[in-house]
Amino acid sequence: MLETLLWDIDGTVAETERDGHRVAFNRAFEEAELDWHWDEARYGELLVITGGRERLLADMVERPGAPNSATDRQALALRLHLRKNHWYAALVGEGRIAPRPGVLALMRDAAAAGLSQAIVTTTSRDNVRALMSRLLGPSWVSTFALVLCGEDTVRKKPDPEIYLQALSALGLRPDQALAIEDSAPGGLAARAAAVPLLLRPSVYFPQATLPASLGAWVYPVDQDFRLPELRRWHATAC
Ligand code: XBP
Ligand code: MG
Repeated sequence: MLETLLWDIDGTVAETERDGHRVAFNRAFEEAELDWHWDEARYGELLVITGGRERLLADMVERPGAPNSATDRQALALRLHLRKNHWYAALVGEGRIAPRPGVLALMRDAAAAGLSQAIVTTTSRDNVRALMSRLLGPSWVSTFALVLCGEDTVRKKPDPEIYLQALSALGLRPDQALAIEDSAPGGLAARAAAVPLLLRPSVYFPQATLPASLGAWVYPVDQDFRLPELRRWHATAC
């Protein structure tokens, strides 16, 4: 039986990547007087690397003008990533990141129906705090039984570590949960932990990029979620 919704953040709760993290990275580059810019297409390619700092390091390997030594690249990535997160919070604060259709309504419906909910994301805790307090208000954290972020794992998605950690902390079997994700890396992480999976494609992860082998329920991009429908699908998937 469905007991818990496990929410991804980036791309699932909101289109944070194209209009949030990407724009914030570019502001951080500019502020550091680096002649670097990630356009929408390049950022999409880089999303195969999960984790903003890791993404930056992967890009630096090929980027002329990036520091030569690995230690210097690490230090620069750390500095730029912190500034990126600062600018991301500023963009969120300006109201530039809207929730995706039906997300807040499903969070409310699930809470009213007595389901527990958790956040299971690769993004940094500061980014989750900025976005969710904007979308749900200052007591946002009370909506969730658990909030797991990028800092909480050694290996980021598509590794299942964060899902296994969530199941263990919540004392759940995988078939008592439903993961809500938008991307192949997120979906792979959930399925490797045997958690049933709803995938709603996002700007950077259209349906064609989502492997059918995941056995996910691919949800229409703009359709509101309906809790009874989610429960029915979950029951058939388990
Ligand atoms: C999200 C990510 C994150 C964000 C940026 O993946 O990969 O790195 O792009 O966040 P998912 P940070 O939606 O699968 O959790 O810069 O804080 O890492
Ligand atoms: Mg995602």
